[in-house]
Amino acid sequence: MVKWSDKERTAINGIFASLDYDDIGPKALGRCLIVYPWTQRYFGAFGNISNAAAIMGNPKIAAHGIKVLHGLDRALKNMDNIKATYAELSILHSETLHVDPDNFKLLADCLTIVVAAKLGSAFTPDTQLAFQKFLAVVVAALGKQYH
Ligand code: HNI
Repeated sequence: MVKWSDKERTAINGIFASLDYDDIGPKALGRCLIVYPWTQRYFGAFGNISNAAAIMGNPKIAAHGIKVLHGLDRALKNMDNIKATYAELSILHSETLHVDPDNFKLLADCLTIVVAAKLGSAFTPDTQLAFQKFLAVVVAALGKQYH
């Protein structure tokens, strides 16, 4: 099981408490679709995603980005049991959505970049360490039910 120091818990909770989900969620998902265009294949039913401006202005992508961030709340509230917390969501992404699990890491990286840009100098190396550790555990848990 993953161990969290008090410092890491404080840093991770502090980041999420400071985030405006309605701003960060759309930016993170939009960036992922732009930087890694093959991730667009899962969002064919979301309307116009034909270029960067269309992606960033697409209300369905925005809504989904917010939904994904709220999905991270589940891990935040269950930090000592992230694997079990995401068992169902992992099965959904694997068996129903057929999302390649490599993409979880790509979205996590885009989220890190968007958060870093938002927090500026407050995104210290220690903060990054805690945040990326958290996302790595989430990514591993989401990939757990793939076989
Ligand atoms: Ni993901 C649906 C959370 C990564 C493609 N995803 C969800 C839902 C949550 C969620 C929550 C809603 C489930 C439900 O309706 O019960 N997704 C997360 C999280 C991550 C993630 C926490 C990683 C941090 N999802 C990804 C990635 C892709 C992805 C990387 C594709 C590149 N997800 C989807 C798609 C859906 C989805 C597609 C269904 C959308 C819809 O509404 O049809």
